[in-house]
Amino acid sequence: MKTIDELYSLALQGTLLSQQEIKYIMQKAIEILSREPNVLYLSSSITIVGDIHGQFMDLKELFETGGSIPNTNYLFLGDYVDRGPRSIEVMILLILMKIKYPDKIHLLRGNHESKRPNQEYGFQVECLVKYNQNGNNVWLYFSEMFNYLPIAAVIENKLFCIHGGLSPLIQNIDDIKNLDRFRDLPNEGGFADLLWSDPDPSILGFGVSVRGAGYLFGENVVDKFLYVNKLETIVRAHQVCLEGYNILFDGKIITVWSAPNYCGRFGNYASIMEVDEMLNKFFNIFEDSDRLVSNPENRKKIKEAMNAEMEKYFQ
Ligand SMILES: [Mn+2]
Repeated sequence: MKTIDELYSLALQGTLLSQQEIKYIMQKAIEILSREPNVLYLSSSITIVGDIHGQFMDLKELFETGGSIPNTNYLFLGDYVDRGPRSIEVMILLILMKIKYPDKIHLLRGNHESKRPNQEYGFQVECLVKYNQNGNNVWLYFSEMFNYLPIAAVIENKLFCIHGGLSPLIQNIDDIKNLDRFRDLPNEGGFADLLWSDPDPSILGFGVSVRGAGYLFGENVVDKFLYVNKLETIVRAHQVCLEGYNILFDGKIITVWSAPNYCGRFGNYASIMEVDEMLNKFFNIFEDSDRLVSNPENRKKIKEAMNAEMEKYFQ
């Protein structure tokens, strides 16, 4: 068996590991993740990362942009897999970083770290294609690890970080601490809502989401949550942003999106949000590793295609 350091240098190059190696590192990761609480309390400075969705070369670009681990502290907001072509390589690299530097990288759970989306949006198929008859077992090793990822993080008692948004069933942070997270993501309930919901400036209270899970929520919901929990800002991911990030409700909600040219067709920039010791926020923008996004011809074409397909690729 190779050492963790050997596996890590292979993972950095995007080399696939064997079925047994994946089983081994997922067990190691579960040991570490099972000791983490549902809600992480983290210090700044820290760099916050949104959706990745299997875009391995763009994840490498992200570390070029934001600095390597362990020199930079990272908080990832989930959605590592599905949609893109190299979810396995993305997840292997992030998990080996977690095993090597557990205090330097924190990985929250996204709505795609769950069996049902993986069966629909590509991760399970990727495992079957790349590992043949062992593919389903490989997928199940990842699936088991997903059940241990923490749900949320609070930075310096000011920034609340979550993949999706808020829930009518979650009034305060203690409600999140009381959730049983060591399970596949349910279809409904507070746990699901936190990972599926989206803010909506056009409504008050909670509304129905076209995603079929979670809710839409308005500014008054955000105000109440921030007030009750003595927080300043909600930082979340989950929705593609053309410029890589989006600021709503006078900065009370920030969306960070880290998959450039999402699905190879959105033409969007990506960003990571760098938070310094004083909680100043800086959006470090980057594009896809193929440099398609900044090419004006491509950008025009991609944007046209995107408008047509926005609904389809909403999640
Ligand atoms: Mn998502």
